Amino acid sequence: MESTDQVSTVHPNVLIVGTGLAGIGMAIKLLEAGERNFVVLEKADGVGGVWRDNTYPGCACDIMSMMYSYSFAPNTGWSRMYASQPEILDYIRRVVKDYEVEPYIRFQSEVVSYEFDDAADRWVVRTADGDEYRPRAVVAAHGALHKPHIPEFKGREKFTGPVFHSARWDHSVDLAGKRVAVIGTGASGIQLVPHIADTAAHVEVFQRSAHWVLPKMDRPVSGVEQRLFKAFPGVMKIYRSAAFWLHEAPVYGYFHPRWNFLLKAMALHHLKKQVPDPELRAKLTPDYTFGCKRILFSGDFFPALQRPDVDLVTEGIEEFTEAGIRTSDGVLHEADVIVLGTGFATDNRCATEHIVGRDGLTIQEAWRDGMQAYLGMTVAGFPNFFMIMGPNSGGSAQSILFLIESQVRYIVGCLRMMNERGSTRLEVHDEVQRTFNTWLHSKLDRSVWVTGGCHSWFLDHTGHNRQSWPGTGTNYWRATRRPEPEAFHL
Ligand code: N01
Repeated sequence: MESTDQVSTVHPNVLIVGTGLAGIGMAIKLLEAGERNFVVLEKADGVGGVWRDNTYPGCACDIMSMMYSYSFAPNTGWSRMYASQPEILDYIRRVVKDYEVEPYIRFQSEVVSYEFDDAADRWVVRTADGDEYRPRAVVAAHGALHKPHIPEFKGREKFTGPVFHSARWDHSVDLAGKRVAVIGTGASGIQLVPHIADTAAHVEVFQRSAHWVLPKMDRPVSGVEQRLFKAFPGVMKIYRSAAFWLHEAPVYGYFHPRWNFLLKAMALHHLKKQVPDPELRAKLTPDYTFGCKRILFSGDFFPALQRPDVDLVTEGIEEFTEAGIRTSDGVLHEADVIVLGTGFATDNRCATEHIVGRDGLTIQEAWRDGMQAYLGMTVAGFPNFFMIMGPNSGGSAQSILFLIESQVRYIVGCLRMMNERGSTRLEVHDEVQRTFNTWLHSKLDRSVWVTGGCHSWFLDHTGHNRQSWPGTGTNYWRATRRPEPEAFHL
């Protein structure tokens, strides 16, 4: 560390916020680039990000495990084709140890404000504990899905039993013998329902809209495969590349009717095969275009709904009462516990934070017309401030690890460019950002996410998609291969 002058002000070259896969990946690549003067701040007391926070029963990845490791730290030991949350968390912890990142992390350090010091070309970053950091550059790697969305249900306070969100699972509540109401059938809801159905006395699943579900080709990775991966790294690479192309494929469905038709046919076939009852099937058939919401992968959700101790409720939620949930048809669904699988507040990636850039510009002012950035990483008016998984750089079907690595490489390139030119300030040209976003939204506005007749967390209140990259992972990798000096004030 460069200096610790008075009080507790620290002057690192780079300050990373968050120790999820993005923050850890960034730290490793800084170390590889020879940078030692950096700090990683983490609000919690452990690494892992969403994989630390989401501990609901059945929590697993719906991206193939072969694609769910850093390319530079392959995991030959995945036990399944789709890894479970504990296994992914173990992997992250192991990588932190192997790459000796821990000494750079300060746990229980929640950032409360970022302000750019125009005179010094440094950020002033303060934490809830009153610590102050003055880094040259900030990398905000705190992800998009970490603040639970808790809907304002009428009568919420009347319900006397436990209510908790899927990402804040209350493990002190024993579900054995209980009547459990689960609200939400997104990626989290459909993973947890089959698991709690095994324990609870009765589960009622409240579905507001049906989701398109494709089969999840999960199976254990055999001992022979694991031994092959260890002995011949090339075999692991073949698996990884197959998984990569499988994840690229659905992206074409967002733009090409022919692909869309094929994938939709697969989803309908999956539903028909798993749900023989036409009445239940009708309730589970989405009324919007395939791909409009994030496509889900599951082999056990539809079977779980057909258990005698599980019911699907499709009437809208009217209110919570002392005894449970009343729906719009007047029926009271009695429950002992309510689980909210209601997703995350996604408009707030950085938008609700105290971030003040050059000339006193706040992020809220900069994003008055909606979140936008250049390549999802930098915003005009906010020099030396980088985001990982910022606006329009996620949400595709590709593994987030692939996109994160593309961004980390790009950010390291920007920092290197600054060093090489002896520059203390790097800021994207306003015009470059505007042209990029015009191009981006001209594509997105024609995509299924916007035209598909649904409202998903990809869209903001203006109806624009502020989350997704409008192409494949390969397209993004190409676009971010190296930073172009002409895009920036340097
Ligand atoms: O959240 P969601 P999630 N009344 O927003 C319903 C990632 N993830 O936590 O569809 C009634 O998808 C809402 O209904 P509707 C992944 O990126 C990844 O499941 O809006 N219902 C919906 O059914 C994913 O996309 C993995 O009509 C209400 C559900 O709640 C993202 O996290 C695993 C409601 C919310 O679904 C979010 O997934 C898990 C209300 N007021 C999650 N408000 C992997 O495996 C909301 N709903 C990598």
